[in-house]
Amino acid sequence: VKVPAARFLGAAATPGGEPPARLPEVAIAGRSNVGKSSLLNALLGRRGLARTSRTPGRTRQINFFVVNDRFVVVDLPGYGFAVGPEAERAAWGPLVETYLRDRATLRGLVVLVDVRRGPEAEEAELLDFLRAVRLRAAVVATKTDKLGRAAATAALAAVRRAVPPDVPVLAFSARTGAGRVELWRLLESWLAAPGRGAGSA
Ligand SMILES: Nc1nc2c(ncn2[C@@H]2O[C@H](COP(=O)(O)OP(=O)(O)OP(=O)(O)O)[C@@H](O)[C@H]2O)c(=O)[nH]1
Ligand SMILES: [Mg+2]
Repeated sequence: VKVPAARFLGAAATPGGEPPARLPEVAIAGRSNVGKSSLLNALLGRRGLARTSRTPGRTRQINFFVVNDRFVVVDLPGYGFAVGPEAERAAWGPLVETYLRDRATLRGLVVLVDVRRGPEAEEAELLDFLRAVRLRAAVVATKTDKLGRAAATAALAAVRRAVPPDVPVLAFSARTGAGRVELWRLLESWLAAPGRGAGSA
């Protein structure tokens, strides 16, 4: 996929603060510091578009980016961070759950996990929630560059076994760009598919 034009569309810090839902949308979720913003930058080929940091829990709002005036990609705030004001931590659930449940144009959610860590209780809960709200999901195992080839293959197989069989699992590295083509292919298929509630079940 060629990405000639990606730009920041807007942000939501509270439910209802999202920019108007016009174009088909895909979103990226995952625990704090897993590499959501880095994945977005790697996908869009724009180093500084989504903010990244070494300090966990830095992206505290939902950030929307429009690509080629054709679709929207969304950087969600991370969960599982142990630092920061209590009020901000408490706000995560309502903000993200409301978005995932109600966003009419949302076609699917990428759940990012560290390949070395795999899915844990939060990811299992999130996948259950996505099923309940009828949203497509994929698990993307990132930071594969941190492992050697054999270890990465084994770790990816472990992630595959830990995820429900109907949920796609892909490998990714923001550092090397590995997995970028496969992820784009998946996202394009989501963007071309009907939204929730469209047509018959
Ligand atoms: N080696 C390696 N490092 C990565 C990769 N992806 C992200 N990182 C590093 O991991 C750290 C966190 O990355 P972010 O993209 O800011 O993570 P995030 O999920 O957006 O974090 P929050 O917004 O705080 O939830 C940064 O230091 C990145 O450079 C990767 O694929 N490989
Ligand atoms: Mg981030």
